[in-house]
Amino acid sequence: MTRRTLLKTPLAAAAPLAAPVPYGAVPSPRQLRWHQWELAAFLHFTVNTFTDREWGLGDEDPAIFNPTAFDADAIIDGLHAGGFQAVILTCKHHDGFCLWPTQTTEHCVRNTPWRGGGGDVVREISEAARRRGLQFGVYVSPWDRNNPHYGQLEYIHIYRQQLTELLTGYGPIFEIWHDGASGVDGYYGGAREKRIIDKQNYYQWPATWELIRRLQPEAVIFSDAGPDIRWVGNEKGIAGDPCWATFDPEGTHGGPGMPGDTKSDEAATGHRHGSRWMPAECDVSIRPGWFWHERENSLVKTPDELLDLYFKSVGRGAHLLLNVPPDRRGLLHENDLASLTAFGQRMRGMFRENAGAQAATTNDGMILELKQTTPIQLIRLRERISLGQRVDAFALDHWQDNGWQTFFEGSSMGPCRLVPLTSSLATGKIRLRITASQAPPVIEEFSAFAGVPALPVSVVRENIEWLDVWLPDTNHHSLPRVLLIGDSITRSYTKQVEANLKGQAYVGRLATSKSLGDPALLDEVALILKEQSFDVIHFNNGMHGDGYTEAEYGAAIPGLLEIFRRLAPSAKLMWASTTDVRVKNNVAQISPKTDRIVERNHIAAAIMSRRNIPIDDLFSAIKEHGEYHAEDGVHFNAQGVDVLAAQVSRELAPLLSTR
Ligand code: FUL
Repeated sequence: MTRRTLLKTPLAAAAPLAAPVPYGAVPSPRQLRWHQWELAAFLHFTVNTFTDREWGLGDEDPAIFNPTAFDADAIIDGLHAGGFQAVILTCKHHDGFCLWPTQTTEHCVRNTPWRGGGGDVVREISEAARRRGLQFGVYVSPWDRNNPHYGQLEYIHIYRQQLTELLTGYGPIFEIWHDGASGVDGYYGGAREKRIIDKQNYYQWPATWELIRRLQPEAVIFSDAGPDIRWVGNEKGIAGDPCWATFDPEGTHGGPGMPGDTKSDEAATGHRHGSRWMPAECDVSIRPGWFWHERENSLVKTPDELLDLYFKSVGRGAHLLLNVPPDRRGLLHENDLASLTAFGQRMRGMFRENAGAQAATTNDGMILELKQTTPIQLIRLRERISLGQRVDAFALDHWQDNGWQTFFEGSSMGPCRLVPLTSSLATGKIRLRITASQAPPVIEEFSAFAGVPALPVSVVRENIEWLDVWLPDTNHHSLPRVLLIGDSITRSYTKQVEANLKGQAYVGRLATSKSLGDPALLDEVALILKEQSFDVIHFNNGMHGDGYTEAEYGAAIPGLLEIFRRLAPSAKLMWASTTDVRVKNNVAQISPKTDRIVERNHIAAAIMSRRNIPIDDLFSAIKEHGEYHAEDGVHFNAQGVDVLAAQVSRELAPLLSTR
């Protein structure tokens, strides 16, 4: 589709006189239905729950599947408390074990001791979901490591038969989920060999999708390539910003996209002028793995993390599919339940108080008068998507000192755009301006919520953005590995620390402009810790982020510590206090900003002492020494850098034990 010239248009009234002409690709009726259920839960449950595996081999004895207290109503109640509107069950994962008494294989729930072989997990979950008003969907893995016929045409008939049983025996299904995984090796009825299939052609997807359409015309089909809903391209639960609902899936080597074969790196944002309406769904697990593992009971995502994911998926126009795996009892673990419940409460609190009184459309945009000068926390915008995704860019202003002040600018809006505010905004009215669109915009919703000040870590962006990772490639593999995390000050002393600890430690660095209040900092830290292991982590970054209060700074610290705990569980941590700030070009004088730093150091020290994390007190090492500062008052001259490096090295030395 050719890109049309962007129109600079005033906002059209929500119900213009002449019926607007749809723009570009528009949702089908089944997609429009699906758009109502923004929050879905995934249930990963099968033999893996009992073998502690993520991918079963296909040779598991069905007898190991024996949940001791399976209770579908309790599971669904937990999801309902979390605010979930739909649930998708792994009816068959890659190991081929079927959670219903299928006629297609003996590798199923019929041959287990559970309920004397008379049980049916699909039936119990689907009925419990319906009782609670949740939509029910099925995950049916195309890859089957148990089936002897996998790789041959016969298996395609078996797979379609399995779908037929599920789509005809369990009431209305809202979504059919085809994952894209296709490994090679498996049990395959005892053959225990590698079977490589051609992802483009083997499964004959178009005919399977036709069958699904016939059996459940209202169900949407999900895969890397749609045809109704697209995978967002990552398993982190995060959509792109922007995230367009339109997409043209293409295979990795050209040709049409197929499950397991698309250019998935384009899926997070979608294609602005894609020819098909194919919104994104963001799947992610509440735990590191998809299946329940005892060792991950302490690694359940916190309500804050869930809320953050909600903003990064639903808030960007996608759906969130959060996996909460039942345990060996056949129940959701207490930690998962606690997190889900708190998340649900936060969500309900957030949307409880709609602060808007009335909206009016003017030539300068849509103005929302608030009930009173209410502090607002969150804004929700929706386009009328039945007319296509028309808005390219928008801005939000608030009324202050007799004028409009812009407080947010965004791009895609589509089915939903949430704008959580860093700190609550007290104002009498706000204004939405559509700054660019393909066709006269049709806004379905412009609302503001007073909510509870319950946002996760506020997004505190610096007006500078940089990241400087230094991981020297040395052959000192036996030395303890130290990671220095911080900002430009850490950057300035890293090499000196490395020189001081030569022969004693490997020293790497992650220096960033991000503040603790910016979730992107957590992403950067997580990225490095997933790739590399460290024995000692030294953190020094308390200066960045003027845009949030000291209390919010404190509230952000546990999120970071949680990442360390999760991704570097055996690393020793050291927290550095932040050095003072001097007046620019007059470094003898302490800048008032230092008061905030002192307060932050104080808050951090209290948290660290509760957790027995030692503090490297850089603040005290510097505070009497204006002469160490560079002229900008923030950074350090060569002498100051030496002093800092010496102090950091001295504090780290006792933590270095050989690996
Ligand atoms: C992937 C699978 O390989 C994982 O085990 C999990 O089911 C995830 C949701 O989809 O393709």
